Amino acid sequence: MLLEMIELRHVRMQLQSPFETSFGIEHERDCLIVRLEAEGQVGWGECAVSSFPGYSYETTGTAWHVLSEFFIPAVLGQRLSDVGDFISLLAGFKGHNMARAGLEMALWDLMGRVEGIPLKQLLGGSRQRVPVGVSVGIQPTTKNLLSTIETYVQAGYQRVKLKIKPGRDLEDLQAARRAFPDLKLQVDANSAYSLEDRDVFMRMDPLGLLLIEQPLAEDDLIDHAVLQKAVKTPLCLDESILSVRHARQALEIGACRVINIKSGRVGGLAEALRIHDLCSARGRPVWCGGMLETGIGRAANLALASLPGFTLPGDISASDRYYAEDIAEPRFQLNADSTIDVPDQPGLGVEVVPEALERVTLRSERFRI
Ligand code: NPQ
Ligand code: MG
Repeated sequence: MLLEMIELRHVRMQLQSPFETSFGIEHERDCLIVRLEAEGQVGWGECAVSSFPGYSYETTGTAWHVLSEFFIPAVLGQRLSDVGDFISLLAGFKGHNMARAGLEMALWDLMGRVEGIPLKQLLGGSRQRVPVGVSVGIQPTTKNLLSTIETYVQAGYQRVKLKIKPGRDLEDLQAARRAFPDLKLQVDANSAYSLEDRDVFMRMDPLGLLLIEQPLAEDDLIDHAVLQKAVKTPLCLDESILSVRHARQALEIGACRVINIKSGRVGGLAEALRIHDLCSARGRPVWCGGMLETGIGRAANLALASLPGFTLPGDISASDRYYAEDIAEPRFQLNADSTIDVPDQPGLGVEVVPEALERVTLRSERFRI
């Protein structure tokens, strides 16, 4: 199909509550929304970037630059028969995975709509609903943390991920475990520690965590392998894994036993599938991470998490976990069994609400042939 028009939008969504991680506090969520037009159909995508380079070097600014100067000119006016063609057209450009993945997502959506097939089916997913959990930011006090967890448990979440940072780790975790003895708990350090902190992680072993996510630097597989030997709890890598090659190398040296898959971080759903397949072949569990997505990216995450290798609950919460108002419909609701339904309509299976999108748009630009 001939890609006739590509629109970029920088949007800013108000978060229900501030989200604190080891790299900072976010009060609002900035990202880029991509709209593709071809064959009389529209496809939507979301670049999982943010306003601040704390999780990754990519921001709304870098993604806008790379998309408008390089990625969009490379694909606009081209005839693509599949996602493989898209990947080939961008193969000469290094990095900027979130920018790349947002454009690729719009193409997946478009292809699904043209063919009348849900994204889940295009990806090879099977489940109709997927197990999910909630990611809880660092709270002002331990008492706040316990009441926040309680609120989510009451809402039906059966798995809770706690963000940690040096000085806000073991005590919080021990208190959480005491208050919720049977809850599925895991932690995410967003690379805030070094190997000198190994005692902190060894002392987590008695807490029965599902996993410890990204304790050390993103470019340091070697020390993760050393740490994994020192702790019984499975380590899970997030920021470190930018490609299927990284995933293979991490598993081969024992840097982790679990991988968090985010399509944005790895440059698209196609690469996410490769990581899923690699891990399945090696008997390693994967789960779908989250980037505080709007309804667009959330729909893509649900489709991805419907694949059989996604055996741990995803960071795919209900829409109201993050946003009182979203840009796409229908909103995602949590089922009583801590699952969310995977969309079954063509493409992403959600409809963007033009007025809602307009209200959150800070800047937009259209690129034509
Ligand atoms: C993670 N997400 O797994 C990420 C990190 C993260 C749901 O814990 C703005 C943009 C704020 C991206 C906060 C979850 C963010 C962000 C956290 C990503 O590491
Ligand atoms: Mg993470």
